[in-house]
Amino acid sequence: MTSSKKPLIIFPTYNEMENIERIINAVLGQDASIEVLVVDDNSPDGTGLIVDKLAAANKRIHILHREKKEGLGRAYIAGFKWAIERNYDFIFEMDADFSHGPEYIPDFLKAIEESDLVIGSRYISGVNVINWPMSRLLLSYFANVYTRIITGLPVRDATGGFKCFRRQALEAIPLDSIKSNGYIFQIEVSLRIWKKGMRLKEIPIVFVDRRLGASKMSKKIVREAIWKVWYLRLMSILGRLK
Ligand SMILES: Nc1nc2c(ncn2[C@@H]2O[C@H](COP(=O)(O)OP(=O)(O)O)[C@@H](O)[C@H]2O)c(=O)[nH]1
Ligand SMILES: [Mg+2]
Repeated sequence: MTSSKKPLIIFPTYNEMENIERIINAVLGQDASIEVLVVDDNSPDGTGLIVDKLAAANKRIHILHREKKEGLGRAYIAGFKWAIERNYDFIFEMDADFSHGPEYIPDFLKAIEESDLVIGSRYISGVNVINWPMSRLLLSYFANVYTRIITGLPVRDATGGFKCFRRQALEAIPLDSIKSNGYIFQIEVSLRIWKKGMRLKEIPIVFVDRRLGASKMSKKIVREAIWKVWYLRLMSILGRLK
């Protein structure tokens, strides 16, 4: 990519000591224009300290320290605001655990030229998930069918977290009123952008379960998603998502 557009990859982190340095380097290697922001919730394993050192040595690496673990949604909202203030053009959500392959970033950068939100999708053609237990795969797959039916959001993978936003798409939605976390956070942000009449595009990715570190997925995140899709539907009917 040779344009002067500024892409920023945001990694929310909580205890990603084994992954963080390698994933940052892999991402920066995709294109010379790319910068990285790590939003760390004071990880007890010292992820934030590792990134402090990397950031001191490389201007393309940034860190936002937050006091305590408040969930993925809160971390992303803080990261989005940071990115908007600094005028990044293309703002990515990406997991730090290698579930989202850095090699897809060029595909996102190409697709975002003609969209406002590009979503990396595990379910465009069949199921592209590696190493998840069947129970988790079924949960994810049917959660997506359920979400599509209830909210109308026209995407196959509404709960995935590998995304690229045009800055204007994030500027168009009220970030401060998004209180959700986890899966429902992913659904709510995409739904709000779609309701604005903006252009959504899904591109295929293969999702690989983490090999190092532990998942922070919890039953609470699943329960929140199940009842809150109805809440989003209600808000949508009342015209409150615009
Ligand atoms: N800052 C922050 N990052 C989080 C939090 N929960 C999860 N993450 C990060 O979000 C990404 C996805 O979380 P992960 O546990 O892998 O979820 P899973 O892939 O659904 O099992 C990883 O980079 C985590 O470190 C949180 O509360 N705060
Ligand atoms: Mg993960």
